[in-house]
Amino acid sequence: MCGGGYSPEIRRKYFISGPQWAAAYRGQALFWAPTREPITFEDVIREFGKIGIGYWSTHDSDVIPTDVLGTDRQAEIVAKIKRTLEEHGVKCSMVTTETFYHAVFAAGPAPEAPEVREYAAFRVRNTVDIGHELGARYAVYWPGSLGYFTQGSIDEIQTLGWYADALNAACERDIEVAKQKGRDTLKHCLEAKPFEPQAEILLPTSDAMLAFISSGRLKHPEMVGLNPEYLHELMWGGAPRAALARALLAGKLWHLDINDGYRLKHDVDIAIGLVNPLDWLNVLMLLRSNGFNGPFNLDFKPLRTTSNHGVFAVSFPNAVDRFITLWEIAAEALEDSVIREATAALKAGSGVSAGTDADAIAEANKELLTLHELIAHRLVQLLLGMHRGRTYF
Ligand code: GCO
Ligand code: MN
Ligand code: MN
Repeated sequence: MCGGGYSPEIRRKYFISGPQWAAAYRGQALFWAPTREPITFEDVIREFGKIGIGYWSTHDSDVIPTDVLGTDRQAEIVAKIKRTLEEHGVKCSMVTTETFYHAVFAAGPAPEAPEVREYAAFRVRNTVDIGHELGARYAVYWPGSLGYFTQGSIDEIQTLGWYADALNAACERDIEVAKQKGRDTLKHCLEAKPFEPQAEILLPTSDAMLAFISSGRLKHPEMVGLNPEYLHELMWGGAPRAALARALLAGKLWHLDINDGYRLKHDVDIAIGLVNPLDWLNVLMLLRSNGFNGPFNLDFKPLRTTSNHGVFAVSFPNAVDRFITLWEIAAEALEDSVIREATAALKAGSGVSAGTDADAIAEANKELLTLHELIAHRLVQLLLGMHRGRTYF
Protein backbone atom coordinates (compact mmCIF):
# COMPACT_ATOMS: atom_id res chain seq x y z
CA MET A 1 0.00 0.00 0.00
CA CYS A 2 3.02 2.23 0.33
CA GLY A 3 3.25 5.32 -1.87
CA GLY A 4 4.38 4.55 -5.40
CA GLY A 5 5.42 1.10 -4.22
CA TYR A 6 8.91 1.50 -5.64
CA SER A 7 11.39 -1.31 -5.19
CA PRO A 8 14.41 -0.85 -2.89
CA GLU A 9 16.63 -0.86 -6.01
CA ILE A 10 14.76 2.07 -7.53
CA ARG A 11 14.73 3.95 -4.20
CA ARG A 12 18.49 3.54 -3.89
CA LYS A 13 19.06 5.41 -7.16
CA TYR A 14 18.09 8.70 -5.47
CA PHE A 15 20.32 10.64 -3.09
CA ILE A 16 17.92 10.14 -0.19
CA SER A 17 19.23 10.01 3.37
CA GLY A 18 17.44 8.93 6.50
CA PRO A 19 18.39 10.47 9.83
CA GLN A 20 19.09 8.22 12.82
CA TRP A 21 17.18 10.66 15.03
CA ALA A 22 14.08 10.68 12.80
CA ALA A 23 13.72 6.90 12.86
CA ALA A 24 14.58 6.66 16.55
CA TYR A 25 12.25 9.53 17.53
CA ARG A 26 10.06 8.09 20.26
CA GLY A 27 6.96 10.11 19.51
CA GLN A 28 7.37 12.40 22.48
CA ALA A 29 5.30 15.56 22.52
CA LEU A 30 6.86 18.95 23.41
CA PHE A 31 5.95 18.17 27.03
CA TRP A 32 7.65 14.74 26.87
CA ALA A 33 5.49 11.66 26.68
CA PRO A 34 7.09 9.06 24.43
CA THR A 35 4.83 6.58 22.65
CA ARG A 36 7.48 4.27 21.14
CA GLU A 37 10.26 2.05 22.48
CA PRO A 38 13.91 3.10 22.04
CA ILE A 39 15.72 1.58 19.04
CA THR A 40 19.42 1.33 18.13
CA PHE A 41 21.49 2.35 15.13
CA GLU A 42 21.64 -1.31 14.12
CA ASP A 43 17.82 -1.36 13.91
CA VAL A 44 17.69 1.87 11.93
CA ILE A 45 20.44 0.97 9.45
CA ARG A 46 19.05 -2.53 8.91
CA GLU A 47 15.55 -1.22 8.24
CA PHE A 48 16.82 1.59 5.97
CA GLY A 49 18.74 -1.04 4.02
CA LYS A 50 15.59 -3.13 3.56
CA ILE A 51 13.52 -0.15 2.44
CA GLY A 52 16.22 1.03 0.04
CA ILE A 53 17.20 4.27 1.78
CA GLY A 54 20.78 4.39 0.56
CA TYR A 55 22.20 6.94 2.98
CA TRP A 56 22.13 7.51 6.73
CA SER A 57 22.83 10.64 8.78
CA THR A 58 23.37 11.06 12.51
CA HIS A 59 24.18 13.38 15.39
CA ASP A 60 27.32 12.46 17.31
CA SER A 61 25.34 11.76 20.50
CA ASP A 62 22.56 9.84 18.74
CA VAL A 63 24.97 6.93 18.52
CA ILE A 64 27.79 7.67 20.95
CA PRO A 65 26.89 8.45 24.56
CA THR A 66 28.01 12.00 25.40
CA ASP A 67 30.35 10.85 28.18
CA VAL A 68 32.43 8.65 25.85
CA LEU A 69 32.75 11.10 22.95
CA GLY A 70 36.38 11.38 21.91
CA THR A 71 37.46 8.24 23.85
CA ASP A 72 38.50 4.73 22.77
CA ARG A 73 34.94 3.62 23.31
CA GLN A 74 33.94 6.05 20.55
CA ALA A 75 36.40 4.37 18.17
CA GLU A 76 34.82 0.97 18.96
CA ILE A 77 31.30 2.27 18.34
CA VAL A 78 32.32 3.98 15.10
CA ALA A 79 33.93 0.74 13.90
CA LYS A 80 30.69 -1.09 14.70
CA ILE A 81 28.66 1.51 12.79
CA LYS A 82 30.94 1.05 9.80
CA ARG A 83 30.43 -2.71 9.84
CA THR A 84 26.67 -2.31 10.18
CA LEU A 85 26.52 0.13 7.26
CA GLU A 86 28.53 -2.21 5.05
CA GLU A 87 26.45 -5.21 6.01
CA HIS A 88 23.22 -3.49 4.97
CA GLY A 89 24.48 -1.60 1.91
CA VAL A 90 23.89 1.83 3.43
CA LYS A 91 26.36 4.76 3.34
CA CYS A 92 26.85 7.55 5.84
CA SER A 93 26.24 10.84 4.00
CA MET A 94 26.21 13.38 6.83
CA VAL A 95 27.21 13.87 10.44
CA THR A 96 25.99 16.60 12.75
CA THR A 97 26.88 17.75 16.24
CA GLU A 98 24.31 17.91 19.01
CA THR A 99 24.90 21.34 20.55
CA PHE A 100 21.39 21.89 21.90
CA TYR A 101 20.26 18.94 24.05
CA HIS A 102 22.79 18.36 26.82
CA ALA A 103 22.60 20.72 29.80
CA VAL A 104 26.12 21.96 29.01
CA PHE A 105 24.49 23.85 26.09
CA ALA A 106 21.70 25.37 28.19
CA ALA A 107 23.02 28.84 27.34
CA GLY A 108 23.61 27.84 23.73
CA PRO A 109 26.61 26.56 21.79
CA ALA A 110 28.50 29.89 22.04
CA PRO A 111 27.92 31.25 25.57
CA GLU A 112 30.05 33.52 27.75
CA ALA A 113 31.91 30.75 29.61
CA PRO A 114 35.11 30.03 27.67
CA GLU A 115 35.18 26.39 28.82
CA VAL A 116 31.78 25.72 27.25
CA ARG A 117 32.97 27.27 23.98
CA GLU A 118 36.14 25.19 24.12
CA TYR A 119 34.00 22.11 24.76
CA ALA A 120 31.74 23.02 21.78
CA ALA A 121 34.87 23.32 19.61
CA PHE A 122 35.92 19.85 20.79
CA ARG A 123 32.49 18.50 19.85
CA VAL A 124 32.49 19.90 16.31
CA ARG A 125 36.10 18.86 15.70
CA ASN A 126 35.31 15.39 16.98
CA THR A 127 32.27 15.19 14.67
CA VAL A 128 34.51 16.06 11.71
CA ASP A 129 36.72 13.10 12.72
CA ILE A 130 33.72 10.78 12.92
CA GLY A 131 32.48 12.04 9.55
CA HIS A 132 35.76 11.28 7.81
CA GLU A 133 35.95 7.89 9.50
CA LEU A 134 32.45 6.96 8.27
CA GLY A 135 32.98 8.34 4.76
CA ALA A 136 30.53 11.24 5.08
CA ARG A 137 30.74 14.21 2.72
CA TYR A 138 28.57 16.65 4.64
CA ALA A 139 28.50 18.10 8.15
CA VAL A 140 25.40 19.96 9.33
CA TYR A 141 25.04 22.54 12.10
CA TRP A 142 21.72 23.45 13.59
CA PRO A 143 22.67 26.07 16.21
CA GLY A 144 19.62 25.24 18.34
CA SER A 145 19.63 27.52 21.33
CA LEU A 146 21.81 30.27 19.84
CA GLY A 147 19.65 33.08 21.17
CA TYR A 148 17.93 34.18 24.36
CA PHE A 149 14.72 34.18 26.35
CA THR A 150 15.02 37.66 27.81
CA GLN A 151 16.50 40.77 26.20
CA GLY A 152 19.87 42.01 27.28
CA SER A 153 21.03 38.71 28.69
CA ILE A 154 23.52 38.17 25.88
CA ASP A 155 25.65 40.30 23.58
CA GLU A 156 24.53 39.37 20.07
CA ILE A 157 27.69 40.49 18.26
CA GLN A 158 29.96 38.63 20.64
CA THR A 159 27.79 35.51 20.54
CA LEU A 160 27.81 35.42 16.74
CA GLY A 161 31.58 35.91 16.74
CA TRP A 162 31.99 33.01 19.17
CA TYR A 163 29.70 30.86 17.05
CA ALA A 164 31.91 31.67 14.05
CA ASP A 165 34.92 30.53 16.13
CA ALA A 166 33.33 27.10 16.58
CA LEU A 167 32.77 26.77 12.82
CA ASN A 168 36.33 27.92 12.21
CA ALA A 169 37.54 25.17 14.55
CA ALA A 170 35.52 22.58 12.59
CA CYS A 171 36.82 23.78 9.21
CA GLU A 172 40.43 23.85 10.36
CA ARG A 173 40.19 20.37 11.79
CA ASP A 174 38.56 19.27 8.54
CA ILE A 175 41.41 20.67 6.44
CA GLU A 176 43.91 18.74 8.60
CA VAL A 177 42.05 15.41 8.59
CA ALA A 178 41.12 15.58 4.91
CA LYS A 179 44.79 16.05 4.10
CA GLN A 180 45.86 13.14 6.31
CA LYS A 181 43.24 10.84 4.81
CA GLY A 182 43.55 12.05 1.21
CA ARG A 183 39.84 12.92 1.16
CA ASP A 184 38.01 16.08 0.10
CA THR A 185 37.04 18.41 2.91
CA LEU A 186 33.44 18.12 4.07
CA LYS A 187 30.72 20.51 3.01
CA HIS A 188 29.74 22.35 6.20
CA CYS A 189 26.06 23.27 6.08
CA LEU A 190 24.19 25.61 8.43
CA GLU A 191 20.55 24.94 9.22
CA ALA A 192 18.24 27.71 10.39
CA LYS A 193 15.03 27.36 12.40
CA PRO A 194 13.01 30.48 13.23
CA PHE A 195 11.44 29.44 16.56
CA GLU A 196 12.44 26.89 19.22
CA PRO A 197 14.14 26.11 21.43
CA GLN A 198 14.83 29.76 22.34
CA ALA A 199 12.32 32.59 22.33
CA GLU A 200 14.63 34.70 20.17
CA ILE A 201 17.01 33.07 17.71
CA LEU A 202 20.08 34.92 16.38
CA LEU A 203 20.16 33.18 13.00
CA PRO A 204 16.47 32.44 12.38
CA THR A 205 16.41 31.98 8.60
CA SER A 206 18.54 30.74 5.72
CA ASP A 207 18.89 34.36 4.60
CA ALA A 208 20.29 35.34 7.99
CA MET A 209 22.78 32.52 7.63
CA LEU A 210 23.86 33.68 4.18
CA ALA A 211 24.58 37.09 5.70
CA PHE A 212 26.50 35.40 8.53
CA ILE A 213 28.59 33.35 6.08
CA SER A 214 29.66 36.50 4.28
CA SER A 215 30.10 38.56 7.47
CA GLY A 216 33.89 38.26 7.38
CA ARG A 217 33.99 36.31 10.68
CA LEU A 218 34.41 32.89 9.05
CA LYS A 219 37.95 31.93 8.14
CA HIS A 220 36.78 29.60 5.40
CA PRO A 221 33.48 30.92 4.07
CA GLU A 222 33.98 28.86 0.91
CA MET A 223 33.67 25.69 3.04
CA VAL A 224 30.37 26.77 4.59
CA GLY A 225 26.96 26.61 2.91
CA LEU A 226 23.38 25.83 3.83
CA ASN A 227 21.16 22.94 4.81
CA PRO A 228 17.77 24.63 4.65
CA GLU A 229 14.81 22.72 5.99
CA TYR A 230 11.57 23.10 4.02
CA LEU A 231 9.39 23.47 7.10
CA HIS A 232 11.74 25.88 8.87
CA GLU A 233 11.38 28.37 6.01
CA LEU A 234 7.62 27.88 5.97
CA MET A 235 7.35 28.32 9.75
CA TRP A 236 8.36 31.98 9.70
CA GLY A 237 5.89 32.72 6.91
CA GLY A 238 8.38 32.60 4.06
CA ALA A 239 7.97 30.85 0.73
CA PRO A 240 10.38 27.89 0.89
CA ARG A 241 10.80 27.96 -2.88
CA ALA A 242 11.93 31.60 -2.76
CA ALA A 243 14.28 30.93 0.16
CA LEU A 244 15.83 28.06 -1.78
CA ALA A 245 16.12 30.24 -4.87
CA ARG A 246 18.10 32.83 -2.86
CA ALA A 247 20.40 30.08 -1.55
CA LEU A 248 20.88 28.80 -5.13
CA LEU A 249 21.70 32.32 -6.34
CA ALA A 250 24.39 32.52 -3.66
CA GLY A 251 25.76 29.09 -4.69
CA LYS A 252 25.15 27.83 -1.14
CA LEU A 253 22.37 25.27 -1.47
CA TRP A 254 24.29 22.12 -0.59
CA HIS A 255 22.00 19.91 1.49
CA LEU A 256 18.25 19.88 2.08
CA ASP A 257 16.03 18.65 4.92
CA ILE A 258 12.77 17.51 3.36
CA ASN A 259 9.54 17.49 5.34
CA ASP A 260 6.29 19.43 5.62
CA GLY A 261 4.08 21.33 8.06
CA TYR A 262 2.26 24.59 8.58
CA ARG A 263 3.03 28.31 8.56
CA LEU A 264 3.52 30.07 11.90
CA LYS A 265 3.26 26.95 14.03
CA HIS A 266 5.90 24.91 15.81
CA ASP A 267 8.24 22.41 14.21
CA VAL A 268 5.80 19.60 13.48
CA ASP A 269 8.18 17.85 11.02
CA ILE A 270 5.52 16.02 9.01
CA ALA A 271 6.58 13.80 6.09
CA ILE A 272 7.27 15.48 2.73
CA GLY A 273 4.20 16.40 0.70
CA LEU A 274 1.67 15.28 3.30
CA VAL A 275 0.52 18.89 3.81
CA ASN A 276 1.69 20.92 0.81
CA PRO A 277 2.20 18.57 -2.17
CA LEU A 278 1.68 21.30 -4.77
CA ASP A 279 4.25 23.56 -3.18
CA TRP A 280 6.65 20.63 -2.98
CA LEU A 281 6.14 19.93 -6.67
CA ASN A 282 7.11 23.53 -7.34
CA VAL A 283 10.15 23.32 -5.08
CA LEU A 284 11.36 20.19 -6.86
CA MET A 285 10.92 21.86 -10.25
CA LEU A 286 13.19 24.65 -9.02
CA LEU A 287 15.79 22.18 -7.75
CA ARG A 288 15.70 20.05 -10.89
CA SER A 289 16.01 22.96 -13.24
CA ASN A 290 18.95 24.33 -11.25
CA GLY A 291 20.87 21.07 -11.04
CA PHE A 292 20.71 20.60 -7.24
CA ASN A 293 22.69 17.43 -6.52
CA GLY A 294 22.91 17.31 -2.72
CA PRO A 295 21.20 14.85 -0.39
CA PHE A 296 17.48 14.91 0.32
CA ASN A 297 17.45 14.27 4.05
CA LEU A 298 14.19 12.84 5.43
CA ASP A 299 14.08 15.07 8.51
CA PHE A 300 10.50 14.32 9.49
CA LYS A 301 9.00 12.75 12.57
CA PRO A 302 6.75 9.72 12.28
CA LEU A 303 3.50 10.74 14.00
CA ARG A 304 3.09 10.08 17.72
CA THR A 305 0.27 7.69 16.91
CA THR A 306 2.48 5.50 14.72
CA SER A 307 3.88 2.31 16.28
CA ASN A 308 7.50 1.13 16.26
CA HIS A 309 6.57 -1.26 13.45
CA GLY A 310 4.75 1.53 11.60
CA VAL A 311 7.87 3.73 11.50
CA PHE A 312 9.50 1.40 8.98
CA ALA A 313 6.39 -0.22 7.50
CA VAL A 314 4.46 3.00 6.87
CA SER A 315 6.31 6.28 7.63
CA PHE A 316 9.61 5.88 5.80
CA PRO A 317 8.52 3.98 2.67
CA ASN A 318 5.65 6.38 2.10
CA ALA A 319 7.83 9.45 2.57
CA VAL A 320 10.47 8.07 0.19
CA ASP A 321 7.95 7.03 -2.46
CA ARG A 322 6.14 10.34 -2.35
CA PHE A 323 9.44 12.17 -2.77
CA ILE A 324 10.28 10.02 -5.80
CA THR A 325 6.82 10.50 -7.28
CA LEU A 326 6.94 14.28 -6.83
CA TRP A 327 10.49 14.38 -8.23
CA GLU A 328 9.35 12.52 -11.35
CA ILE A 329 6.22 14.67 -11.74
CA ALA A 330 8.54 17.68 -11.51
CA ALA A 331 10.47 16.34 -14.51
CA GLU A 332 7.21 15.83 -16.37
CA ALA A 333 6.09 19.39 -15.55
CA LEU A 334 9.36 20.87 -16.77
CA GLU A 335 8.90 19.06 -20.09
CA ASP A 336 5.15 19.63 -20.32
CA SER A 337 4.21 21.20 -23.65
CA VAL A 338 1.40 23.34 -22.22
CA ILE A 339 3.66 24.86 -19.57
CA ARG A 340 6.51 25.25 -22.03
CA GLU A 341 4.38 27.03 -24.61
CA ALA A 342 2.81 29.29 -22.00
CA THR A 343 6.18 30.19 -20.53
CA ALA A 344 7.69 30.86 -23.95
CA ALA A 345 4.75 33.07 -24.88
CA LEU A 346 5.11 35.06 -21.64
CA LYS A 347 8.80 35.53 -22.26
CA ALA A 348 8.26 36.64 -25.86
CA GLY A 349 6.07 39.50 -24.61
CA SER A 350 3.27 41.15 -26.57
CA GLY A 351 5.44 42.26 -29.45
CA VAL A 352 4.62 45.98 -29.19
CA SER A 353 7.59 48.32 -28.90
CA ALA A 354 8.33 49.67 -25.40
CA GLY A 355 7.93 53.36 -26.18
CA THR A 356 6.69 55.65 -23.41
CA ASP A 357 3.01 54.71 -23.28
CA ALA A 358 2.45 52.54 -20.17
CA ASP A 359 -1.27 52.11 -20.90
CA ALA A 360 -0.59 50.81 -24.41
CA ILE A 361 1.95 48.25 -23.12
CA ALA A 362 -0.44 47.11 -20.37
CA GLU A 363 -3.26 46.74 -22.90
CA ALA A 364 -1.07 44.68 -25.24
CA ASN A 365 -0.04 42.33 -22.39
CA LYS A 366 -3.53 41.82 -20.98
CA GLU A 367 -4.46 38.58 -22.71
CA LEU A 368 -0.98 37.16 -22.38
CA LEU A 369 -0.95 37.41 -18.60
CA THR A 370 -3.88 35.02 -18.27
CA LEU A 371 -1.23 32.39 -18.89
CA HIS A 372 -0.04 32.72 -15.28
CA GLU A 373 -3.33 31.26 -14.12
CA LEU A 374 -3.29 28.69 -16.89
CA ILE A 375 0.10 27.43 -15.69
CA ALA A 376 -1.26 27.09 -12.15
CA HIS A 377 -4.20 25.00 -13.35
CA ARG A 378 -1.92 22.85 -15.45
CA LEU A 379 0.42 22.13 -12.53
CA VAL A 380 -2.47 20.88 -10.42
CA GLN A 381 -3.66 18.77 -13.36
CA LEU A 382 -0.23 17.18 -13.56
CA LEU A 383 -0.15 16.63 -9.79
CA LEU A 384 -3.55 14.94 -9.69
CA GLY A 385 -3.13 12.99 -12.91
CA MET A 386 -6.05 14.83 -14.57
CA HIS A 387 -3.97 15.25 -17.73
CA ARG A 388 -4.05 11.46 -18.02
CA GLY A 389 -7.80 11.49 -18.12
CA ARG A 390 -8.57 11.15 -14.42
CA THR A 391 -12.18 12.38 -14.25
CA TYR A 392 -15.33 11.46 -12.31
CA PHE A 393 -18.81 11.21 -13.70
C1 GCO B 1 15.21 20.27 14.42
C2 GCO B 1 16.26 20.26 13.40
C3 GCO B 1 17.13 19.06 13.51
C4 GCO B 1 18.33 19.22 12.66
C5 GCO B 1 19.40 18.34 13.13
C6 GCO B 1 20.62 18.41 12.27
O1 GCO B 1 14.21 20.83 14.11
O2 GCO B 1 15.37 19.74 15.51
O3 GCO B 1 15.68 20.30 12.14
O4 GCO B 1 16.39 17.93 13.18
O5 GCO B 1 18.04 19.00 11.32
O6 GCO B 1 19.71 18.69 14.42
O7 GCO B 1 21.57 19.17 12.83
MN1 MN C 1 16.30 19.68 10.15
MN1 MN D 1 12.16 20.79 11.69
